[in-house]
Formats: sequence, structure tokens, C-alpha cells
Amino acid sequence: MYGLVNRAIEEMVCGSQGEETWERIKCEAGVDTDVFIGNQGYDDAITYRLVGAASQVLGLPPERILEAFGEHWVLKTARDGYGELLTAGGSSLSEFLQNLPSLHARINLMFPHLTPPSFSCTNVTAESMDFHYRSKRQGLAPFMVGLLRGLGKLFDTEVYIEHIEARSAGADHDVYHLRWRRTQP
Ligand code: 1DX
Repeated sequence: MYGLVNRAIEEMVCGSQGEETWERIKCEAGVDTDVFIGNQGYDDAITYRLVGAASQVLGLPPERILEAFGEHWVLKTARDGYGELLTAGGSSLSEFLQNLPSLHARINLMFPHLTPPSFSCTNVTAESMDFHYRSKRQGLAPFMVGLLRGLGKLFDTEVYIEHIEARSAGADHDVYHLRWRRTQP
């Protein structure tokens, strides 16, 4: 994955736990990269090892780390660096999720070595949908939950997430049943 992803993990850990903890996590992960370059590609294994080591050092399940990271990605990384892309994506959570495929097509034009997941929405109503997530990568379903929570905050929307089909349990891909309620007019 692009270095931007590992750098976002670094930012999240340093911001909440401090630099020393981050150094311990890198050491535990056997990662000796000093600085992650945002637009340079890194082996996915580095990202997985960082998440695994963060789980060990912080005493939290990897799913919790991934979920927190998903939220951080939307509220900090994507918002700070790619704000226009995010706001161009829609003016409500539902609109944004339905536009995600075109958002990723645009990002892919800028960064052709991206391996983006693919998304689709089915059974869409005014306050619910089934949200489909397909990825070449394994084990990142909790990251998506964090992304959805972050997007909910971004759009002042309370989201209830039910993971109704899980690849980790043998399903073809992950499906989340979402219900939402806007908290601001
Ligand atoms: F709901 O792969 C909202 O490296 C969402 O299963 C989901 O393959 C917003 F400069 C620049 C760069 C860089 C910008 F080249 C990425 F470095 C991408 C910015 C997407 C904002 C996907 C990151 C693939 C790297 C992947 C989870 C899970 C998608 C991470 C979240 C908006 C992004 O992102 C999986 C890679 C960006 C960039 C966004 C992603 C790769 C997402 C979202 N993905 C790199």
C-alpha cells in the first residue's frame, strides 16, 4: 500500500500514545523505515505487521486498532489532504457512499498503482442500504467499519452498522446493513 497509509497509522499512534510508543511498535513489527513516503508503494505486509504490533503493544484486539484507524483516515488523512475529493463526493452519507466508485476512479487516475477496493450499494431507501465492500486484501473489514463511522461524523449522521455478511466467515465479500439518522438539519 502507498506510504500514506502507514504514515496515517504513525500519526494516529503518535497523536494518541506518543512517539516512544510508536518506536516500540515499529521495533515489535520489525519495521525499520524511518520515514514513510506518501506516494511510494510499500509491501502490504508492513501495514499488517504494524497493526499486529500495535495490537500487542497497546493490548487491544487488531480489529479495534483497524476500526480506530478507519475513523482517523476519514477525519484526518482524507479530510486534510483530499478535502475537495471528499466534499465533491456528496452532501450526505448516502450520496457519498453511492459516489465512492467514481471517487476511487478519480483517485486511481492520479495514483495508478493504487489497489482500491470496490464498493456498491443495494436496497437503498431514504434511511438505509446494504453496502458491499470487495477487496483484494484480507482482514480489513473492521477498517471499513471505522471508515463508515468517520463518514457518519463528517456528515453529522448517526450510523448503525450491522455486518450481515463477512468474508472472514466464508461469504463472497463483506456486506454491511446501514441505517442512519441525520443529527443536524
Ligand atoms: F469509505 O484495500 C472513504 O495503496 C471510504 O481493502 C473509503 O492500494 C474514503 F499519494 C493519495 C495516495 C498517495 C491519496 F498515492 C491514497 F499516496 C485514497 C486518499 C483514498 C483518499 C486504498 C489507500 C488503496 C491506499 C483500503 C482502505 C482497504 C478508501 C484504504 C480507503 C479516500 C484508501 O478513501 C482495502 C493502496 C490516496 C487516497 C481516499 C486506499 C490504497 C476510502 C476512502 N482506502 C494514496
